Amino acid sequence: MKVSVIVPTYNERDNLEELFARISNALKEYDYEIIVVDDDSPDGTWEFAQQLSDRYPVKVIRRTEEKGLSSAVIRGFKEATGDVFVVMDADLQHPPEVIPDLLRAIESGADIAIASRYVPGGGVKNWYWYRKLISKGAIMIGRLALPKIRDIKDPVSGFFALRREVVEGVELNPIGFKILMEVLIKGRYNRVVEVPFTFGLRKAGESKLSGKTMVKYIKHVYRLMRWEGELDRLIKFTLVGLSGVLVNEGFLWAFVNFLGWDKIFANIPATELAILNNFTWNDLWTFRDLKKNPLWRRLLTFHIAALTGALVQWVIYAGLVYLGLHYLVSNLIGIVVSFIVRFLVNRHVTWG
Ligand SMILES: Nc1nc2c(ncn2[C@@H]2O[C@H](COP(=O)(O)OP(=O)(O)OP(=O)(O)O)[C@@H](O)[C@H]2O)c(=O)[nH]1
Ligand SMILES: [Mg+2]
Repeated sequence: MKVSVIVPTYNERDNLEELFARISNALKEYDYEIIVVDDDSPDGTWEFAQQLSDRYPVKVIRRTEEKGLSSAVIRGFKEATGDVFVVMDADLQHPPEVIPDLLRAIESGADIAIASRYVPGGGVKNWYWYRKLISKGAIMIGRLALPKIRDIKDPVSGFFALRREVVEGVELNPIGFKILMEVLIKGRYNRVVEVPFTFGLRKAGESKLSGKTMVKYIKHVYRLMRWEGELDRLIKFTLVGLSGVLVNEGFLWAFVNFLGWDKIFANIPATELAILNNFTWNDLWTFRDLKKNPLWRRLLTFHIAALTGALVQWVIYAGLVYLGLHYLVSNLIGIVVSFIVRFLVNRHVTWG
């Protein structure tokens, strides 16, 4: 088994010597190559990597036309000659000593092995609580929006190994932000394993993390949702919801006008009929490919979702009104949040 270690770099000159030494020590027992994909770093990372290639099996790619982390990794995939690819940062936040753990996972049958910060035994060093919160929050959004990766604890890790077949011939989006997420959604694989590791401190050089990171991440999640068809589901779910409003209003009107029912009471059967309408359309249309649970369970959890949504809407409404927000604005916010809650419960539980 030959291993290709792909390292995207930008101004990482001062980290290279230690990085290569530790990789070569960790991979003593393997046939391996290191592929450095550098975006013409002003500090001459590419040049120094080239110099070190007389001591280590390094191949340097100096890109002058293209830029960006994901596209650098994709370029690395194209240049790699190994059977297994390892992707890692140059700044030693990804300890090379973990690579053999990843390779063992692959040897035991995993197609993708992720060095994970968020499985037992893993972690991060010296992060402020808010950086942890943002990181975990971002991951939660990704896992909720993309059910395919919902069981993966660290789908945005920059440190992972995979069999060549996982990405060979797969078209990956180079403007994608988190390459692992791109691979997990589009790659060809059966088994993913997470191996714990501690995300260390940057050894030298500067972080390329910027304020736009979160916006880019959300955009990437959105694009992957579209690719997965999850966005279509969201649109269908919305249309079904709107049809439910018509059903609800129509029956309420009919019950009061034709049957002479009490206005307060008539709202209950009208609402139930709307719920049944929504359930039917969602079952036949929005989630028609996901009918794994028996009908009675789908019906039950759909009702629980509706009830939870109503409760959430009311709590938000009451809370915001209490805080002094206009009652119509408060209600609108409540409706939007309730909608998201109902979509997620139904996507992950009713048709999960
Ligand atoms: N080729 C290439 N490499 C990049 C680019 N941006 C970042 N990198 C490399 O990708 C790796 C991760 O970037 P970092 O800046 O360390 O990002 P981070 O680890 O999330 O942030 P810190 O915790 O602050 O280090 C490093 O090896 C960088 O040199 C880029 O645009 N092109
Ligand atoms: Mg880093």
